[in-house]
Amino acid sequence: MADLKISPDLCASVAGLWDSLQVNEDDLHSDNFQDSFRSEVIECIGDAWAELLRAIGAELASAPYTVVIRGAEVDMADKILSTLAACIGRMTNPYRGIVPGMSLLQEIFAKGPASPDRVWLWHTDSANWQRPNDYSAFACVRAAPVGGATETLCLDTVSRSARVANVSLARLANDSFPWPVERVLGGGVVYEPVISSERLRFRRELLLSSAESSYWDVVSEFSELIDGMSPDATSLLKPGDMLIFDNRKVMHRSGPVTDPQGNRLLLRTKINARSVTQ
Ligand SMILES: O=C(O)CCC(=O)C(=O)O
Ligand SMILES: [Fe+2]
Repeated sequence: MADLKISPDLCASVAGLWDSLQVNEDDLHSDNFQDSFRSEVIECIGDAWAELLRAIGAELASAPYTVVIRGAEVDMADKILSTLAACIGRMTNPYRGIVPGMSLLQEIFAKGPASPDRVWLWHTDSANWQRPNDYSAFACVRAAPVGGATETLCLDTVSRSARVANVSLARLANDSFPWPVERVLGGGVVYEPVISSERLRFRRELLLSSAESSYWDVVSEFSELIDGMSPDATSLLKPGDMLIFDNRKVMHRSGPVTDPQGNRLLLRTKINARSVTQ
């Protein structure tokens, strides 16, 4: 996995186009707008942008399904991240119109061990949505003084390691697990395996809080296996750097961090893939 670079000129062109089109949050919530914005960006910005998108696509298509893009000006990071996201797929926000203040770009502050979101443990994003997002993308606004990388771990690596440790993943692929859907997103339960041909879906606290205790042993065994594993990629971002990973193929976690003042701040957007015909 090689880090990619975005040049100051390319950043300035993208941010300039964004400003001239007066792109705003409301517009971006429309898939049609995102599609026409994408066409406009590809047409107006030209080869350097197309080349960056091709390189990102290539990194995301093979293990560890993770790419870091360095070199954006931190003041432009929100525009560059949103533009990249709209070109890779479609930014998605199922909370729109339901939860005030939930926007396409979320501010992710460092979360401590007291947080119910156990983001320092391996997980996939949005396991409590009807259908989780396909990619997650981050831009760093402020780094922690020490540590604060985001780590990713591929399902392929977990499967290999499970064989070595003699742990069977069969139930994770064959059983349907009860995924509680967030109440504001409609509530109820979606039954789906942890490992399917479409995606890996894993958030231990959702399954361990389920009343259906027959799943607890397999979830605990899987958690123990992955907790003993090292990341496939450790991405330490500096301000302006961006990270994108395939949420269907990797788990991720917030790595060790020393940040007593809570300085670290990431912007995150969630993206769904376009269908292959688009
Ligand atoms: O802080 C990070 O590095 C990742 C955060 C995360 O995974 C989350 O908020 O879901
Ligand atoms: Fe996450």
